[in-house]
Amino acid sequence: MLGAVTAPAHPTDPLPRRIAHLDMDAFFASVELLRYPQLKGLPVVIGGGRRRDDDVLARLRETYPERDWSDGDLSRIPLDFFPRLASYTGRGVITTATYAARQFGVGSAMGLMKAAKLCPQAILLPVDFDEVRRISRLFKSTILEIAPVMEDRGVDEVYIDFTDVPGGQREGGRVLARLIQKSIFQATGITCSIGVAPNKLIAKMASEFNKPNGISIVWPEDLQEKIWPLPCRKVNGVGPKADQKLQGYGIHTIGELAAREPGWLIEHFGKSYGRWLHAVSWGRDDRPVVTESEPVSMSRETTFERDLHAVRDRTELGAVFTRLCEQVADDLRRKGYAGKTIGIKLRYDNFQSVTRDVTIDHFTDDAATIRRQAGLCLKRVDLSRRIRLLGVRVGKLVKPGTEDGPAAGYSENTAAKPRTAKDKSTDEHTDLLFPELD
Ligand code: TTP
Ligand code: MG
Ligand code: MG
Repeated sequence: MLGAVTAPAHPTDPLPRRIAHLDMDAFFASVELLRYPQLKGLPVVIGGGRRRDDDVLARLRETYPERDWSDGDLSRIPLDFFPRLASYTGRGVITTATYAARQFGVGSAMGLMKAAKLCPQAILLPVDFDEVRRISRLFKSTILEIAPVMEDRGVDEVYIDFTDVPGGQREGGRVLARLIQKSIFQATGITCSIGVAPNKLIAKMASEFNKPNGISIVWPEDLQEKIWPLPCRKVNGVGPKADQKLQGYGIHTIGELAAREPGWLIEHFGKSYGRWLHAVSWGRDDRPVVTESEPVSMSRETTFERDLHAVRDRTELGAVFTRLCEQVADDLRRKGYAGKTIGIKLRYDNFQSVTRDVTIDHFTDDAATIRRQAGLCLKRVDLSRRIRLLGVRVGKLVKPGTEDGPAAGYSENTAAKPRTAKDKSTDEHTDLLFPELD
């Protein structure tokens, strides 16, 4: 007999929501360990540029000319052949590090030179994006064979709705989580960590509780004990700036946030963000797990290191603005979309946000057109105040040349998307619970 099963009180009652967040452990580094199993358990950091094909083999042949090296021999490479952090010079940063390396205090975003002081013996490897993408697809398809309602949240993480999956309620989701973990390991050779909770917000935090190779189950009644002691930064959507401002008011933990009146939060953080802060501190989040669907829009946004002013920081702001437009255009082209609504989003230094958009008479994926139209939108907002975040969005998307998109000349009625369609944003920090700002 397995643990508490939360059977519905009445056969027709819906089952309690159980949402899982799954995140691969030390992902880019784990991918390298598949290629070089001899590095298992050793401190390995990823960073310092892209892999060049044949580079390793060429160096091997040069160093050990007496042996006949081929692709299949990578697991035979002696440890002393691998580059060490100690010999690194440059300005690169760590992309990720194995858990063995993290014990020395090194981790994502740390400068490689600084990391070299903490753990000079760590092995330094570049990232292999092709292999990362292959494994990413593989672990996601493994999940889909078991649980069909999965939301892709990037290269190494997903949300999964356990609620109605057979066995998804057993031990609060632990049984299904274990099965998924095991299946992913069998398919890829890499471990992952899973948090199962009443919603996405809590599940995302819970997947970190027992990393690596861990499972963590959170119930609604665990809010006070497991969530409230955490720093506000653990909430996906509270960035460094918001955190700093919260700290300024003496709010360090999610519990301290929950203790504030919603009115006070709205007064200090604006209506949208203030309300959202209150909701998340009480563990509330109704966002559904959205399965793959046609995006209704694509956007890019960035939060500035320091708040910028439209006139005084004109050059810097202009450059960022252009880059965002180019990135959105790239995203559109890469995914094969074009759109006709172009918009901007601004967040001021007081956290208030505004958006403006314009619909043009043709579909575009052209950076210059997007930049021009977005520039006109920018003229329609108050630019006397300092800006902390700037975003560019292209909406009303069609996929030219596909069955559900018009072949040529584009027609607007094909832009209608299913109700489950979501906005695709490539910026992690837009994974926010608060609705699109208007
Ligand atoms: P994460 O899931 O944040 O980190 P991780 O998988 O390496 O480690 P953890 O066990 O804590 O989950 O990110 C997934 C991959 O994304 C990571 O392996 C490398 C890449 N990445 C970047 O390219 N830049 C970054 O700033 C971070 C944080 C990750
Ligand atoms: Mg990860
Ligand atoms: Mg991740």
